Amino acid sequence: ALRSHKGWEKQWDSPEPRAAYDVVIVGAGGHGLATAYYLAKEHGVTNIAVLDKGWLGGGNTGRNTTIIRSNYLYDESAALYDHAVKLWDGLSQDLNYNVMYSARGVMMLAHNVHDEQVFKRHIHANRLNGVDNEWLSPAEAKAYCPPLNIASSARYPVVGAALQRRGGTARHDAVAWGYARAAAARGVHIIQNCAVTGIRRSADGAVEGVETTRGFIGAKKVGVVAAGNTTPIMEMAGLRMPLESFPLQALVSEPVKPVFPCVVMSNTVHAYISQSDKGELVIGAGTDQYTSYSQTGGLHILSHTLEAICEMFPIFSRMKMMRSWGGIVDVTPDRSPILAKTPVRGLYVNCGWGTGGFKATPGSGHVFAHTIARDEPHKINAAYTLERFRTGRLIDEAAAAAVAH
Ligand code: FAD
Ligand code: PYC
Repeated sequence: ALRSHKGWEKQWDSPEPRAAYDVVIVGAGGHGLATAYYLAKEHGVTNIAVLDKGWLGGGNTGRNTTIIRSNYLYDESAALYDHAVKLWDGLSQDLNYNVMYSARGVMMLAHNVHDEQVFKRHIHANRLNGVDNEWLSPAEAKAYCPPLNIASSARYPVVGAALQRRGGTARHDAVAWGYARAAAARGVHIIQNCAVTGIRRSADGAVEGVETTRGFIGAKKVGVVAAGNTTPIMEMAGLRMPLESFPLQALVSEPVKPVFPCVVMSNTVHAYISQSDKGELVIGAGTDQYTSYSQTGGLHILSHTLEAICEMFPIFSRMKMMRSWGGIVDVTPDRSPILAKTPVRGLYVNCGWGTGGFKATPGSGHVFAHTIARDEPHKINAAYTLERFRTGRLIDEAAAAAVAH
């Protein structure tokens, strides 16, 4: 069938790298590409290269389960994640690219008293921050998502659920492609198959550029946006990061007709599920327990997740799974990201999104572009510093991360 696919318009150029740029972004995932796009669009900086060791969108951006929500606990988080949700709303129009954002609602299941107390605390905190979130009884949860098993005899009984109606999903590849096309149209160079192997610093310690598999590329400013690979890249500049990198796995089923109207997450049993527009059930697990850079993971994690899915949604017990994969997520001690300047002049870092950065892509790129262009944080990312792990001003979102670590 693919033989008939001819005459596709080129979406972006693949230029030879220049000798030097004003800004080099390391990592052509959603966050790196969004950063370049907003640097060009909002700050007039267009002499930018976005470098990737592989193909653009081939990291966690192309591997995630696309859940979007902003129901985090703390004020700093509500500001950052809701900034992103607001940008998602108009993103297809802004990029002139259909990112298939669908606010179909994200429902988080409570299975015990502890879950119920935690979710209700989040609901109250969210509402105080103007973020929608509401408590549903088991019957209301089933009305919202009919395949859900709410029988009191269920192995994982549902005692209620927290619903964010503005939450939902978007098409992950389209997000990367949309930002790439829009950034390239404003003059940004996207250079794939170009791994960064070193960060060169001048005698006074400032950044001078990056060593790559395609030679040295000079840069006044370097933004590292490399998710699970942040630690080795920052080591190239002599910085030790408060990060651990773990595999996180997901899988999809054979496609079926529309059967699942929303997103459902259960942190307690390590499973979450939605249905893509192609009809596949998109299912994800908790992280593997060991650190690794292998982009694969243990089969027992997926088996456990599928057992949980079948307990909560018995209707799916005979579905066939088509494929599974893993990504490497960069986890901070407080499960919140780092979006900041670094002690090295001209070096900026956007990382630590762990299991939950897809939802933040537009907001993250937007405030990181501001940080690089102005050499100071936007007020929304002012708290997301590296120093907080020394001073203790943490933003502890372990519960809202909603994926078992
Ligand atoms: P990436 O997309 O990983 O981009 C980083 C890029 O850096 C990569 O393309 C990589 O090739 C490149 N790179 C690395 N090293 C180098 C180097 N030396 N030189 C040049 N380039 C380099 N988040 C949610 O909000 N909702 C979800 O439902 C969700 N589900 C997930 C499910 C799974 C299975 C996984 C793995 C993650 C999930 N996440 C989710 C997390 C989310 O995917 C990430 O937080 C987010 O996509 C990170 O985007 P990024 O652009 O920072 O990183
Ligand atoms: O952050 O919502 C999330 C998420 C869901 C699955 C993985 N991460």
